[in-house]
Amino acid sequence: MHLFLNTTSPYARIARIALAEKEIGDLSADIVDPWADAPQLLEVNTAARVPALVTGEGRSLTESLLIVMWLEHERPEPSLLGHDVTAVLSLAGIAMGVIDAAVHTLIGRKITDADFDDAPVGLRRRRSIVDGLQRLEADPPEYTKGVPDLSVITTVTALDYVRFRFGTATWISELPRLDALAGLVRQRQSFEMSYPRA
Ligand SMILES: N[C@@H](CCC(=O)N[C@@H](CS)C(=O)NCC(=O)O)C(=O)O
Repeated sequence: MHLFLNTTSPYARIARIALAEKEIGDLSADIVDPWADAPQLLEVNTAARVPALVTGEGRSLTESLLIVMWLEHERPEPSLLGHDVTAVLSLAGIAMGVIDAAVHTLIGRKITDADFDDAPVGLRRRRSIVDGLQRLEADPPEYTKGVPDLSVITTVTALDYVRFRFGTATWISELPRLDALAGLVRQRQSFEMSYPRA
């Protein structure tokens, strides 16, 4: 299998963590800049986005959560859906909302020279980040040890990405329970090797 990724994308990170936690060994990877329209990325993803996974049969899979879905089908154990699948997917949906809003803010800055962050749409995206993180802080995914489920993977990915992109922005409130959750999984190889790096 072959994965196209970059080292900052939270979507690529979700796929990387899922592949690592499923212990998919036969995997090569290319780091690409999706904004540079690399022909090999366009070949496997017409949307020119990472992640894109080429299976052993040569099929390309795109969209982080579709890749996770496919992995669950191909390699059901260990499951990333946890014991309470509904709760896991509900929390993962909130985390994906944070990730989408954060990425969209970065894209908004590319689209306009004007101050995207303080424009009405930018403020909507910021509200999604703030409210989503607060909702997760109030009811964080459960984790003690072992393979993390999708709610943990997406929540920690969202938290790390927001801190990576927005640093100590004053609008990010204290998130002690999410920080504690991130501390529990950060030593896992899957999380450590995929931590966002510029
Ligand atoms: N919904 C997609 C989003 C993927 C995505 O937007 N990836 C970004 C990197 S964070 C990208 O490649 N952007 C390039 C572009 O939008 O042209 C997923 O879940 O995989």
